[in-house]
Amino acid sequence: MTSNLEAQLLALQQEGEKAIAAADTLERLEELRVSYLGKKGQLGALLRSMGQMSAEERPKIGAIANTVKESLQTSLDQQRAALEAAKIQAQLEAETLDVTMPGIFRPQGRIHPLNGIIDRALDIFVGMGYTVAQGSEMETDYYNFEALNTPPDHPARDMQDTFYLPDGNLLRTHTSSVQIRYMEKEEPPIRVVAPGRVYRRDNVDATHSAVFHQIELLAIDDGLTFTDLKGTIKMFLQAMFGDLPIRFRASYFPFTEPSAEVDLQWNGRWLEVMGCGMVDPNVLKSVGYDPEIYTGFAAGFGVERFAMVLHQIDDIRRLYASDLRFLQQF
Ligand code: 2U9
Repeated sequence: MTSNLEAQLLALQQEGEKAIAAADTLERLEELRVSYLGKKGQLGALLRSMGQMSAEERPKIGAIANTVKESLQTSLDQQRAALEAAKIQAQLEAETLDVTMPGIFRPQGRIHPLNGIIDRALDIFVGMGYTVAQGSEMETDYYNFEALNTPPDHPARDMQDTFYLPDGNLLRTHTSSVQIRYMEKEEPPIRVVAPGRVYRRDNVDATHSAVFHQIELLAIDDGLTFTDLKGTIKMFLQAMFGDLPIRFRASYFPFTEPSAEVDLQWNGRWLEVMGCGMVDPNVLKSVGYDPEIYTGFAAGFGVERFAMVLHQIDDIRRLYASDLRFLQQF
């Protein structure tokens, strides 16, 4: 009886340790613990049969049962520690960041040369206290021509011929219409700069485009003179191109009187870069300002022209072709 139970206990220990060593998950290990050492487990079942044992046998079997229990418990603890360590190791390996792996190439976007010029020019004017204003590319005849002292029979309309819509509206030939609308809403003093896309009926070649970009500035105040205009333009061109010689040449625009063209000495040659003048009294009258109180100056330039000079671009059409080989140079 005794030796039989003893043998059974030792067999249980052997079998249990083998099963525990083979357990490959923590869940399986817990199943084994319950099966061997749990309340209704195999060790308990064997010990319950100790009830029929004699008083001498009891302590001996009891001692063996304790060793079996401790031994199984130790095996369970060791296997649990091993499985937990393996689990953490697997997790670490799965989450490892291999910093020697090659990176992912993401193409870098950049500012278009035209927008680069617009950004720089607006920064300079904002620095001088100007407000940026924008408006619609589709305009009425009134805001594009009439309010700018250019009635229907005016010869300047030939040079600024544009695209007409079936309803009689047109695509603006300059951003001056933005400034007319701005003056209608605001009162002097006015300092406004209007960048935007404009249209001309033109034959496209290396230096002409039917669609291009302009920046125009306008200042209205009491007491503004041609000196203020010259100073403003000198400051602007200096900030844009550096400290180069400039000259003013008399010219004509319907909306300014007197008018001038501004040349810049660039690589030893005089280059025409801007138009400007004192705002014609008729333009002030058309927005309800009294020309006896207020005077003003205005100027305009083509953004493409500036980009071509500053970046040495030989053909205006390159600026619209969306050719990355060209654009990536900026
Ligand atoms: C108002 C009154 C007057 C804006 C001006 C120019 C002279 C000028 C051209 C330069 C090259 C256009 O881009 S370009 O083709 N512009 O020469 N623009 S004065 O005069 C104004 C503007 C608004 C109310």
